[in-house]
Amino acid sequence: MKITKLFLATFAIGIILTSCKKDDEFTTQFIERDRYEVYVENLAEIEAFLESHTFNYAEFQENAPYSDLSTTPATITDNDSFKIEFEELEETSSDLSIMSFLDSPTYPKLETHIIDQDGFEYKLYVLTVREGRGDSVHRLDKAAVLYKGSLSDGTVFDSAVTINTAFNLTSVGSTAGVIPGFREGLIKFKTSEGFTDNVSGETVYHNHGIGAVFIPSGIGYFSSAVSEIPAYAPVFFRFRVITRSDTDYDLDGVPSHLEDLDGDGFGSNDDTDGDGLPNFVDNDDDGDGVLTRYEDIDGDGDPTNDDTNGTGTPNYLDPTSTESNQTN
Ligand SMILES: [Ca+2]
Ligand SMILES: [Ca+2]
Ligand SMILES: [Ca+2]
Ligand SMILES: [Ca+2]
Repeated sequence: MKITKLFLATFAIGIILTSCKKDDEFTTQFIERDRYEVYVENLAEIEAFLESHTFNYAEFQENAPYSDLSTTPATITDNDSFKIEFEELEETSSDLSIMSFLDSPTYPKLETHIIDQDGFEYKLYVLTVREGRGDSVHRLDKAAVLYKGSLSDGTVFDSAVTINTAFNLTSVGSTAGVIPGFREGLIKFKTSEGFTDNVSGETVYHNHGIGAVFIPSGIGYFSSAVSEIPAYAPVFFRFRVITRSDTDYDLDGVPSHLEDLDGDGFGSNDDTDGDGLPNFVDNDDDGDGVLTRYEDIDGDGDPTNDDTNGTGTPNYLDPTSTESNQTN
């Protein structure tokens, strides 16, 4: 198993890094390349790859897409162990290119999504082999994912083959998240529905999402050259989304994804008391001076089910309810 920090976004990149020699003899400057220019190049490289490569879709199509967990014992499909492998198309090959699955009415399906980042709109290609049947994944969640990261020349720079680590999908404060392109691809998929141990004692997950994402460097690592990833290179991830778990960044007892009150998938635009701190990082969501965790009146650890005045708005979001269960 190899899980490296590479997977995490690097944030310590200034626009201009200046270094001076001791005697100030001369100054060297590193200036980042133009984001739009890099994006145009990256998109061309990604689309050329999608046109010139195929993947092992025939293998997937030989078996049922999903396991049937309603039977006893469950009817397990080999596709629960399916891993995407890319292969360059030979001129004589009759295999379909990855690009030929663009907007396919059935799975596998290649789709594009527009991702807003740094004032640009990036096109993100997402290949869905299987959407998954477990839980939806929110941007504010942690997720355990099996993945392989590679470059357009096939170099594999990172992989996780067991799920010992769950990653924060969004950077919050000093907690690093994954690169935006990876996150935005991942949230299109659902987790596994469960697992069984096979005869050799291995854990097999069932009915998880299986896909790949093709990431322009502007929503990847951009100018940082990490390990085998050259600066400004687009990166590709093939993955299986196994589990999600809650985060609680402000430790108020409300899972972060439930602090996305309007349910639009973003936590940053939900700010009940208008104090500039979105609810998922605000430990007094309604700004009434009683911390959200003390507005859990029945003390069951869940502040969302306490509505003393019966208005339909729980106490922690209702500034007119100021009852507190704080004991010291
Ligand atoms: Ca929201
Ligand atoms: Ca909160
Ligand atoms: Ca409660
Ligand atoms: Ca309140």
